Amino acid sequence: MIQETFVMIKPDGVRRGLVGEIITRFERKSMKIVDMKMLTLSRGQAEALYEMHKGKDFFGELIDFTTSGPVVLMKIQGEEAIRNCRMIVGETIPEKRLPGSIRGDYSPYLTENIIHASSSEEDAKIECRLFFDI
Ligand code: 3AN
Repeated sequence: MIQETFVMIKPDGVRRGLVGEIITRFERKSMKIVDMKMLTLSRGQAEALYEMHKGKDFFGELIDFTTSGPVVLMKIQGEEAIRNCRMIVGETIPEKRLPGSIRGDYSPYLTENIIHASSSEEDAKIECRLFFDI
């Protein structure tokens, strides 16, 4: 099934000059970028994206980091795009990250982890709507 998902290259990915490398990995897997933009998120935008973590002890650190510089926002379309993009991104927990995934290759950290991709069909719809089609 063809799906659309939301992917964000975080400020550390942009700062480290990994934008081209990251985009290539999605394109190689036949995941098509159908919309894209670069901007620095406001605290309100970052808080909306991470709404589910509001109130947790790492929330402030997560918002500070996410708003610390420009990010690249992408709408990506492809066969089972939600699952495939999550696999390309790699695991949330550093110890579980496999080499070959973006996080597995580029980040040993929990917060500064280079990239975000929607984790469910519902989240993909909400997150695409948050940043595109407005
Ligand atoms: P993912 O980014 O893999 O979808 P989420 O949505 O559960 O994972 O978490 C969003 C971000 O919040 C993570 N990428 C990480 O930066 C941060 N985070 C998640 N869980 C923790 C935690 N227990 N401690 C600190 N930061 C966390």
